[in-house]
Formats: sequence, structure tokens, C-alpha cells
Amino acid sequence: MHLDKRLSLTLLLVAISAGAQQTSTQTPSKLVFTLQEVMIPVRDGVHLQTAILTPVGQTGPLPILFRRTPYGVPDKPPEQMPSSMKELAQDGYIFVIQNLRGRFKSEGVFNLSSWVDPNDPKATNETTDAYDSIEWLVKNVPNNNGKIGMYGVSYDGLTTALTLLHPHPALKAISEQASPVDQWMNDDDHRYGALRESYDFEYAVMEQADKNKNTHFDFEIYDTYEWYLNLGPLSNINAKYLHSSIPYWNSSVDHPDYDEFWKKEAWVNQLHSSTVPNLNVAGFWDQEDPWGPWQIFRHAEENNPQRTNFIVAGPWFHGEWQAAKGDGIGLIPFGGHETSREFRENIEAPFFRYYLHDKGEKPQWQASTFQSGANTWRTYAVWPPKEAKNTNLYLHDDGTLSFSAPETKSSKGYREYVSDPANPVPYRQRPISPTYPGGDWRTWEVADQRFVDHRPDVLSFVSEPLDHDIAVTGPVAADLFASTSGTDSDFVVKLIDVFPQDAQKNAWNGDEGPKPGQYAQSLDGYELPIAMEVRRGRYLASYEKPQPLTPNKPTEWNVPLRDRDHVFLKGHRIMVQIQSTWFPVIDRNPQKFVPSIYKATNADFVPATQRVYCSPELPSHIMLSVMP
Ligand code: PG9
Repeated sequence: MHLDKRLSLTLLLVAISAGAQQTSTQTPSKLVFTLQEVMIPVRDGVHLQTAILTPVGQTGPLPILFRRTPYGVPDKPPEQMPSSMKELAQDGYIFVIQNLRGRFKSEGVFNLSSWVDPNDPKATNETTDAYDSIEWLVKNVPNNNGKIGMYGVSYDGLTTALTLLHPHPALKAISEQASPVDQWMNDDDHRYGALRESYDFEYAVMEQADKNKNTHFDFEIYDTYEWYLNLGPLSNINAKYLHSSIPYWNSSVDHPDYDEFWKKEAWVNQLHSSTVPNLNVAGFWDQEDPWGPWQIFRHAEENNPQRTNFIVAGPWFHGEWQAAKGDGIGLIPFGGHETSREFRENIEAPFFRYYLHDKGEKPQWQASTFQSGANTWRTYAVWPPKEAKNTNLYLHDDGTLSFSAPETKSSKGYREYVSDPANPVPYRQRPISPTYPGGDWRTWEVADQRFVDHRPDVLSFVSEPLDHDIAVTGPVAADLFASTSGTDSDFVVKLIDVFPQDAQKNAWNGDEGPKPGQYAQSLDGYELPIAMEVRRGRYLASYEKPQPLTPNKPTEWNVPLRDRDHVFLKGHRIMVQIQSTWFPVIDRNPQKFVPSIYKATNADFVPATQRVYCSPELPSHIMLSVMP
């Protein structure tokens, strides 16, 4: 296997935040930091490679902002202030970035695990490595004021959040941003047990093929849809390519169900209080870790008398809040707001200023969102807001969608399609470039769904144009009544905002999407996904013990669609799409029950007839939280 060395765009964002790369076009100014590299010892004698960025001209003691990453630390100071750090740096911090054990020059073994054994005082993990490093930093970094903050996106968010399980007393505030918490239940690797095939495989290779670099799997062809389809059953990944050499991929293969391995990984279940002030950050269109921050927020809320547990959510792809401006996503503009800069300036920097510099005010809200559709910042005293009312949106067998339940018994009462694993629905427009370093991976969750709405294996239900704005604020879920002629199956539900045919005026030329000149597309009739998720039938009754479905028997499928804050504007229509494949981001369900899909053979993959019921007795619907 030939492995590619290019730096992923996603990682580039993280690197920019560390100051390792500078892409700004501003004139270079004199150095803003000096860099010192140290090897910090932790309790088992392992040394961790750590870069300390000290502001040039530091006059008095400063707090430390600490970030722990598997992606590499800078080896020289940034030539000028990275835009993602500017707002924080204005208050004065010593920035410290550390490679996790087993990555780059850090000693020890990296095993891509979040497992923390609370009963083993000798164990080392990301919680203890952070604790020991903080102990060393407060004692050894000259001119620090004894207060440490931690922050980071994604893996760096995970290492930040894991400190909550046993925080060092000097850790005064953290901002966990897009941290995963339970890799079988949701986020990067699975969705309620359905494997995120392309992500899990490509990420495991990136992190575990070579300790000294981020490796990109070298696909023989550009369109990975075709590559994964040609690959056939999942067992071919090891048989033909990895030969069992990547431990994290082997873990997925060896643990198909929600067993002890995954339950241990689900570290958030050990979290029951908020002992360190935490600003959780989530993206509504985060293509990797949209779920974890909400779980951390909710678990910490179980015991939070000091009210120091906050959540910020915006209309962002994974880590977009670190972009220079954040004035849109894909083709979708944010009404002139620079949401990323505004977040850093008005929320993140004041949060750390209050807890690490003793200046300013504690946030007066529990949740703050940038509400898409309305394109407005909002704050909420509690989340979900108490005023939001549970409101059902019903699917009808004539393809309509409305707030009234189906009434006529005489109509058919269902819609059906044939799902064929040999011709799965692509999750984004083909050709599908590799996940890494591909920049278009970042925005696939806002792609116009017209690219599939005509397929015979995609059902669309659409409302009349709305006669008033509808603000959906809080948790959303689908309650489907559905059957399959097979003995296993998936259902994917998408909640979509359909723009009117005169939406062109919104066309946008911001900085986060394709380059100017590529804006030939119009927003007229755009089908913008607001929420999308999959459920896998074998896990409907039990996550631990998969069970076959009874062919053609209508069954209730609850499909969680996470927390949202979006306004469907007057004149827009609401759409729901339903399909049974979403490839290759989700592996194909054979549609015939087998003990483990990782061991399925070609012959196990069979077409199935899927029915979605829309009758008075079996009223499939979406459950929305609607603001009055
Ligand atoms: N989403 C990536 C990840 C985080 C944690 C575990 C595995 C993957 C990331 O961007 O870091």
C-alpha cells in the first residue's frame, strides 16, 4: 500500500489554531511568540513532546492555555498571529501544545482510546497524562500565574474533556469543542451501531499507519463511492489492504455490537457533575462529532450547583468556529455575520478572561446559539428552552407533510421502495473524494439534496409553503413506523428546509466555501438538510444483542435527530426524505440478518422492499421542539 503524505484540510485548521501554519495574506510582522520544546515526564516515566509558545515581550505572570493533540505540535513559532488565536492572545496567555503519548516524538504507545479506569491508581491514560503535565507546567514554566485553561477541537476537544474525570486543581476552565464521547453510539465511527465505513477506515489508517505522520490511504481511483462498492464486504478491508495491521480498525471488526469494549470507551458515562467551568462547543452541521458536546453538557448538568456548564452551538462544520470569519457554510450565507470571529471575540475570549484573568463577567446564559434561517445570535437561560412545545409533523401517503395526523382509513396508508445494496444511495454527490485531505468532506451535510430526491429508492414528503416562520429550538427526533421484506435493514431520515424558487438573492460570496467564480449555483429551490441520521434495524430491540427483524412487520423506529436551532422561514417548505442506504459514509446493511456484518459475504447482500407507514394507526412523524 502506498500512503500519501498530504496534510488534510481539516487538520490544517487545527494546525492553524496551533500556529503551526499561517495562511493569512497579511504582511508578515515580527514574531509574536518564542517557542521552546520540552519533553514533559509523566507518572510512568514516559516523556511527552511539548511546545511552549511564550508571548514576545511578556511583562508579568500569565495563565497557560494548554492543548493536547495527536496531530503534531509546531516546531517553530508562527510568523504572525494566527487569526484563530488573535482574540484569545489579546488577553495574554502562554500557549502550550503537547503531542499525545505515542505520537510524533512523544514516547509510549498511542492506542486511540478514551478508556479511563477509575479504579486503577497505576493506569495511565489521557486524563492522567493531562494531570501530570499540568503539574509540571505550573511548576516549571517561568512567569505563569498558576492558572491553566484547556481547549481544543475534536481529538483535542476529547483530551480537554477527559480532564473532567480527574481535574488538576490548577485547571480553572476548559472549552471542550466537538469532542466525541461514545464511538459506537454516535460521532466519528458509528451511528447507533451503524458503521461509518469510509470515516472509520480512513481515520484509523491516518492515525495508526505511521507514528510519525498523518497518513492518507492511497485510493487507486478518485471516486471512493466506486472504490467502496468494488471493495464489497467489509472483510475485504483486512483481507485485501490492511492485513490486520491497524489496531483501531481491528477493534471495530472484533466488536460489532455494544459490548464491554465500547461501554468502557464511552467515558462520558463516568461524568456526573461539572467541577471545572466548561464551555462546550458544537456545530449543527459537524460532519464528525456533532453529538458529543451535547452529551457532555447534559451529563455535567446532573450536578452543577455553581452553574458553570455552558454550551455554544452554531451552524458550523467540524471546527469551523476556528475559521477566520465563518460567514457561511457551503453555499449558505449567515446574513452578513462573521460567526466564527464573533464566537471567539464575544464568547470564547470573555469566558477564559473571566476564569483565568479574573476580569469581566460570568456568562449569564446556559446556552448560546447562532440560529440558522433567522441568522441571529440567541441566548437561553436553560436548554432546551422551557417555552418550546413538542409538535408533531406527520408524513402522508400522498407524499405531503403536515401538522395534522393522517385521518382517512381508505387510503393506502404507506409508501414503499426497493432498497438495493448493489446500488446504494450516495451520501453526497459523486465523485466522492477521499475523506482526508478532501476539503469538500467538510460541507457535505449542507449539500442540496436534489441530487437524490428523484431516485426511486428515496421517498420525499413535502409541506405546503409555510405561512409563518417556524423556529425549531431543542431536540428533534423521528418516530417512523416502517417495515422491510428483509430480516435486517437501515432507515435514514433527513429533515430538509426547501428554499423558495426566488431565493437567488441570498447567493453568497463568503470565505468558507468554494472560491469566487464557483458561485454559478443558485439557492432557488435549494434543499438544505437541517438534521439527518440513520438507525440500524438489528439494534432496535437491543444494542448489545442484535436481533433479526420480522419480514414485512411494521415496527416503530425512533431516530434521534439531535438538538437544533433553525428557523424555517415563511414561504419555505419543509421536506422529509427517507432512504435505506447512505453510502459509503454508512456501510451497506446486507438486509439479511447475519451474526456480524463484518463477516458478511457477497451473497448475504440482498434487495428488500421497504414500507413507510402513514396511516391513522401507524402515523410516522417528526417530533419538533417549536418556539411559540
Ligand atoms: N473527528 C476526529 C476524531 C476525534 C476523536 C477520535 C477520533 C477521531 C478529529 O477530527 O480529531
